[in-house]
Amino acid sequence: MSQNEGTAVESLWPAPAARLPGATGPMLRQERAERTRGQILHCAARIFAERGYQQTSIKDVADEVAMTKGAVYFHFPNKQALAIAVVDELYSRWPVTLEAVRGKGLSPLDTAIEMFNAASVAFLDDPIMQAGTRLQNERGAVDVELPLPYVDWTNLIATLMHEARDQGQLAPHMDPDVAARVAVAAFFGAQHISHNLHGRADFTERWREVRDTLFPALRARP
Ligand code: LUB
Repeated sequence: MSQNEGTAVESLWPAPAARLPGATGPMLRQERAERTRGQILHCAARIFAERGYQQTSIKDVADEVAMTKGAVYFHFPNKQALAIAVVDELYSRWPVTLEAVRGKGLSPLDTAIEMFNAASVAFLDDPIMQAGTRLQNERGAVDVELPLPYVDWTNLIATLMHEARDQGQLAPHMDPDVAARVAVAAFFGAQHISHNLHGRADFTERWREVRDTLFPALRARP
């Protein structure tokens, strides 16, 4: 059986903040504003993912979220701000996901696998992930500086690889930083190829192949 087959990763993805019961007036107003901002962001992500940065306008986003352009501008001054917010939103989720995965008490290497599993699900069903990926792929054509791609992920996986080495879980000849770079490159490369060839329809299978080829080579023999 392959590693971590059938574990539920969807539930590890952070849900939008739950509405606080018994909140007072001003709190409700702020919550409402945050919810509206989130709706705009979500709809913008869908449009960015479908059409790309250059082919997206604030008007498209307003139409998608069924609001006026003015309502969108109230939360985001321009398209650049929307693009940055989508990417920031994506990157802000990984530490939350890591905390949830760590809660399962798995070994470091299996925690890394679970992080990639969670990301693989997000590529298929999360507009923020799909849009963030498209925007970063197009970053040369985006007229604002986006946060650097892949760096947070590589650091996150490297931390787990260092833990794996310290616990004797990593093959002795393996450099944890190299292992992290190779794992992220293989995962993201498989995603990129699957996206361009098959609209990600075969990505779950391609990721399984990467996982079951790469991780046994990283593991110390028992
Ligand atoms: C992660 C994306 C999509 C990498 O870190 C990043 O920049 C990412 C967009 O560039 O997912 C997941 C290995």
